Amino acid sequence: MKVSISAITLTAALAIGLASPGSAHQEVAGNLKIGHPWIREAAAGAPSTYACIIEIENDGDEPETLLGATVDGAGTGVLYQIIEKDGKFSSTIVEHGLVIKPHGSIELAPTTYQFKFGKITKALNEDTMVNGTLVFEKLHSVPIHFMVEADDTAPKEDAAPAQGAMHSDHPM
Ligand SMILES: [Cu+2]
Repeated sequence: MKVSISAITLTAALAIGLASPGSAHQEVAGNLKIGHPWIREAAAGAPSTYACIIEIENDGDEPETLLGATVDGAGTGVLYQIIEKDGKFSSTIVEHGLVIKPHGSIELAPTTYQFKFGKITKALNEDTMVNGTLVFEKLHSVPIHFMVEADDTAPKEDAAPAQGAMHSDHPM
């Protein structure tokens, strides 16, 4: 585990008695090192959940692009960027994926990037590992394992811009 694990994530994890950082796992795909992919716990039938990754390091000489993810029981995750403006949070789809430069790295933290999943068909239970994939431009679909965590650090998002007439009575 690299030191680049965010202090916030670590503190939150410890505060709610989660697995210690010692249990963080790493997966390798091609030139990529994928550090601790995880997904938020969710009951079967829950409307949504999200997944994040502590870090993906690219040890290769070519850029790679992270495009998507799948998780057993949660289906296909869409990559979103979380945006903060004037203390309000919203999110927008990352249309063309997230580039990982040669010898560079990216982090997907709940406050920056999330894979968002829709309806949960099979319970995601805390402290278990679930099968999934990450989808890259060059490596295509890579099978990995996500750890299920009881994360609560994702910012609360506002569904609509706070301008003029607000009629956003529908959830996100
Ligand atoms: Cu892990």
